[in-house]
Amino acid sequence: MSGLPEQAAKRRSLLLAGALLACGSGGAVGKGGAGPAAEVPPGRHESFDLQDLPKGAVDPARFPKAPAVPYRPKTGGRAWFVAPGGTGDGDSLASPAGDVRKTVEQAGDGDVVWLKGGAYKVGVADDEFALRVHKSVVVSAWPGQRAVLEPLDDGPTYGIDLEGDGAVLDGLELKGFSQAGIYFGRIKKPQKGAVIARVKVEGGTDGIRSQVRAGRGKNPLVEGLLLYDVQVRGAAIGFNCGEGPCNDVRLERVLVDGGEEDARGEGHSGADAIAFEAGDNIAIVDSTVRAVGADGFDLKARRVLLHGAQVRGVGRNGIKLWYGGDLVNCLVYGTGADAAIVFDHGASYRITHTTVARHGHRGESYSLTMAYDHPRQPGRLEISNSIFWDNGGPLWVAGATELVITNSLFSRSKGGTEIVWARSPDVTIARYEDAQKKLPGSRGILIGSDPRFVDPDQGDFRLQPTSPAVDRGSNLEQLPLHDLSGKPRKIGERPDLGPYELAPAKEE
Ligand SMILES: [Ca+2]
Repeated sequence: MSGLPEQAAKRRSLLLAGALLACGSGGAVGKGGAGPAAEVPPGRHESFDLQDLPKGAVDPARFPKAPAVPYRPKTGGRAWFVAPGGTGDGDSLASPAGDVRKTVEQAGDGDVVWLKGGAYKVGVADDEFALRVHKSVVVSAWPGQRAVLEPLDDGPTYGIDLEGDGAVLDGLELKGFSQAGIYFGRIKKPQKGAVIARVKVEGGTDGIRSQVRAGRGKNPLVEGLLLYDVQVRGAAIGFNCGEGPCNDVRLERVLVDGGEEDARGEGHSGADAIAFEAGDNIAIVDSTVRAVGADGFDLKARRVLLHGAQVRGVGRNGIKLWYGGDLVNCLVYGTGADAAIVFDHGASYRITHTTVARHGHRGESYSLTMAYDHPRQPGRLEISNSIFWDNGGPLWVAGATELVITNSLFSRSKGGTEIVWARSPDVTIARYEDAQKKLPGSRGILIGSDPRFVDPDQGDFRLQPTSPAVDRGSNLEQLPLHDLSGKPRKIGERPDLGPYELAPAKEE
């Protein structure tokens, strides 16, 4: 194992040598026309490391695949080079252009536009968008560098209009755009296969959102979109498919940080962190929202998977699903409003290896509601290997819902009742004996035990070795491959409850 860093260094130096070689030969035949296409800037080309998703709610085959790195122009395409202050024609590494907008406009389908690290003022006076990416092009910072795009003085208030099929944005930072960072999707014909990777958006009203359709339309704006390692900070809206529908969207390692010091305070009218107004086949993986004034995840979409989603302090609901979906390895704490988790319509929902804690400290409210506004709609709610702890009230489940709970822990709900299943009469679970007697088909339920988190006051919901939740989970048919921190999902005899698996001290 100790040889790994050396090997990596060796690989890197070989890569560097190869890239320099390519640079040299590209320059030599540049006049011939075909040369520059082979040029790739030297440095570390970061690959995409997408999680394997558990089978179930979504169809992974329909999400865009991670593009191959290093980026190379497609057949017939070419590479362009831009650097801050560049005065060249952009044909080669040695002769970079200086104008990002002009270069992207010149680029054709299949081209790669490389931006050397540094800050760029982008835009023209008569366009609200700094940059329009309407073709199938890659716009990428040089490997290992960051390209910061800021609005040209008195120019655009929107950053990038991303409409190209298969277009890729990588390694960009958008700062100072007062309206929005990135608009994606296409109104006339769905945008397919766009990728936003390693991008940061700071400030503005909207971070990353879909095009706004005038009036209602039914055709999707998006069929295939991948966000990977993306951060939106200090914007009122994080990621929003406002009108939709947006189909086949995968968000992985996305962070939305609203920067609200106390997101649970009164008076926030803030918008949702990650929201879909309509869509189908949505996976949100290893993604976190925190310190926003409104909802964490609000997904009016069908076929939804939240895998490793974290909500750390939001003003309203933590996770709101409207038409079914799965929560796996999720952590939700410090939420406000009527419930931490809202499952709106009667449909099929599953919660696995999830912890919901410290919801609603300003008063009584539910830790979860299932079909509260549609109590007659039939549905199914399965909760397994999960923890509900120290919330402002019980789970409330509509009577028409089929409720199955396995190997989960409920404790410290305000008022003492942990679960209300609104049959006639109500089934209320407040003690261990209630769970045994009143929930036929359910098993392994712990009531009232202290889950012994490491440091919940500091947001650390890992388990202490003495926790009753350790090795208490059920060996489900489809366990996730990893826990929330990337460890194996099952260590020891059985998986643990909640999103984190405890590793023996010697393996830490
Ligand atoms: Ca275990």
